[in-house]
Amino acid sequence: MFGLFKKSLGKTSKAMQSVVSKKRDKISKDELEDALLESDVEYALIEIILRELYDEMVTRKQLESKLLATLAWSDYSLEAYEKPYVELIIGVNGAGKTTTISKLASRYKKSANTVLLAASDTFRAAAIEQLTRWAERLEIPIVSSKQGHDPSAVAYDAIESAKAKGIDHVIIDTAGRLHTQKNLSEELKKIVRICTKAHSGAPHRKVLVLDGTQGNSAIAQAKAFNEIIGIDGIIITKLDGTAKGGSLFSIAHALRLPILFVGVGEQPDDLVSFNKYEFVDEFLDSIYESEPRDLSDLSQMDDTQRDSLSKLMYKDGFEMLSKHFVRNMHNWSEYKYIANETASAIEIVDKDGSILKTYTKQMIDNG
Ligand SMILES: Nc1nc2c(ncn2[C@@H]2O[C@H](COP(=O)(O)OP(=O)(O)O)[C@@H](O)[C@H]2O)c(=O)[nH]1
Ligand SMILES: [Mg+2]
Repeated sequence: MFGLFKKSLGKTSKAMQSVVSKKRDKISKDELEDALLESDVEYALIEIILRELYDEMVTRKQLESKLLATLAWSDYSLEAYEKPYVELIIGVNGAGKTTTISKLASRYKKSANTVLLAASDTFRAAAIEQLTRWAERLEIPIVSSKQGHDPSAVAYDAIESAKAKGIDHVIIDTAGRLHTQKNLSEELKKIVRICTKAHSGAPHRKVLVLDGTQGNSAIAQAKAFNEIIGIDGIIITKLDGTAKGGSLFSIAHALRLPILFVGVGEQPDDLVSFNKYEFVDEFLDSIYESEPRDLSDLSQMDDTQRDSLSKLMYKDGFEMLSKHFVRNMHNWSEYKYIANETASAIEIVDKDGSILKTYTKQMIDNG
């Protein structure tokens, strides 16, 4: 459950470690430049980051704040909507759209929501079959048509059907390539129009799926899609197989869009909800020593202690997200939790360092 990005950053960490021989608490700008390049952060962004760091030797905290700033658009909040919540999934062929749709569907289903899929990639018969197999495997309904039929009509029927059945989520697959680029852009625009016609506010979220193994070279492609229909968020797939994890910073920065999820494998569960703090933390773990306060005994808790802490937090309205972060369940704000100076308690702190809650070791051990 914790170390969510370990699986996706493994290769990236190795690449960075190949230029920063030993984990330290301060790293020179030259070495940082190499490490960031190795992880596929775009050079223009590396220049910006380094220019803003005034000391020759850079601490973890200093780099952390710069990296977090590149993900400033990563806070995504759901606006009020009427059921069904309609998501349009777009991206080039092979990016991982269909696989990601099945992962999203599986996630919604697990949280007791109903889902319906729309096979609007009608350009290839294989695409319809692939989505149909996923629908069968996950036991969720699908609306599809024959190859070559109007993808907008499929989207329309899917939304109508979901409305009639009171289904919570509709996820629409789309083609990544048509005979011409112009066809593709016209088709996507038409799907958006028809969705809105079928259900006011739809599509609620237009999600761009990018192949993470492409790293930075996906930026131009992403900008093109954004110009066509306007993207609300990004999902980066295949991070499990690439050393280009640092490209997430440049992609988010270049597009000024939130990264919603990260794909870390081919199975329905291989989708990680993106948390910028956790991601930056694990990214920095590759080359920096961990922060001493986080190494204290209480944050090295065993499973029983962590379970107990998680329950105590839950009672106070905080949902434990990861080994460093909680979310206020009422207003969705995220806060860090750390061991206090003497490692005798865990504190939930806000951005200004004010302590919101304290859990002593005794409270945690007593459960
Ligand atoms: N390792 C890995 N493979 C993935 C991931 N997401 C998708 N794939 C694979 O990428 C290939 C293309 O995926 P697909 O969903 O068909 O892409 P689409 O053309 O955009 O619909 C398939 O072989 C998927 O199994 C991921 O997160 N990790
Ligand atoms: Mg597909």
